[in-house]
Amino acid sequence: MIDDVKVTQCIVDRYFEEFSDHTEVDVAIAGAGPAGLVAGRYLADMGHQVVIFERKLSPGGGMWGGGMGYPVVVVQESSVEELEKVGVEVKDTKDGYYTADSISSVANLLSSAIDSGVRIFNMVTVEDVLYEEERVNGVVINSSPIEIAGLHVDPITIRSEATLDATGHDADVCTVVEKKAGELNTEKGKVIGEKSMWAEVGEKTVVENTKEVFPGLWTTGMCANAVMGAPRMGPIFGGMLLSGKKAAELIDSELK
Ligand code: 48F
Repeated sequence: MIDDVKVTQCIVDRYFEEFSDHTEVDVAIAGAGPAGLVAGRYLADMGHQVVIFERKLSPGGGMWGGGMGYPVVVVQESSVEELEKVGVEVKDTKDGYYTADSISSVANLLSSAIDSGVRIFNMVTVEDVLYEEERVNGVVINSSPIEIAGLHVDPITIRSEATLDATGHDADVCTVVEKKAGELNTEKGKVIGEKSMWAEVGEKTVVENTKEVFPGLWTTGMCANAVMGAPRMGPIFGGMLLSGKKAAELIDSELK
């Protein structure tokens, strides 16, 4: 016999038990795109408690659709191992470019992050930060359906030792910090905004730009380039993976 109310109780009990375990964490990540997922996995493997809040129903960010909806992504030699180590089959075109199925890439990045202990809460939007003593000490979250409906409902707060903005082109967390908390560690003290497509430069700068941009707040992935005013790069993903790894290393050394 299946009791429908018991099914409800199972969901509610498990959800709130897990949510309750993640109200104070080592690292809170906004956005479950490739950069956030890689950063989360490395940090969890280093022994940190990591939570990712993802605005959409499906984590994975902009990687699902490859280029223009053709489900293939391109990576460079330097990042092939970041896909292979999580079980993605990578094909060598023999002229310096490597391809992977975009759906397999997202599926494996996701499952490896979860297997490492990262807890992903989907349909949750980071709308602000916890700002105390001139430092970002966590994220302020709301239900995405509430945000999308424009309902006037107050958000709730998660405390984190480190906060990582992995929201991609939006750079949502940095944007709110610049508006409400103070100057970012950029040339103009604010989010400069991404430049038009130039993969050769964008792929290099996305790793260079991965850094702590405000006390307690780091950037990774396309967000790092958007904040620093560097170019976008389209469906080549090596820089996203390497940026996620670098963010994890920077945060790990800070938390130590
Ligand atoms: O956009 P996204 O995939 O960022 P990424 O990891 O990778 C960028 C590439 O996909 C591509 C590119 C390079 O090839 O240019 O665009 O840097 O993933 C960002 C995730 O953050 C979520 C969003 O739904 C997406 O899944 N997100 C955005 N704003 C918020 C958010 C927010 N305020 N709160 C929570 N999640």
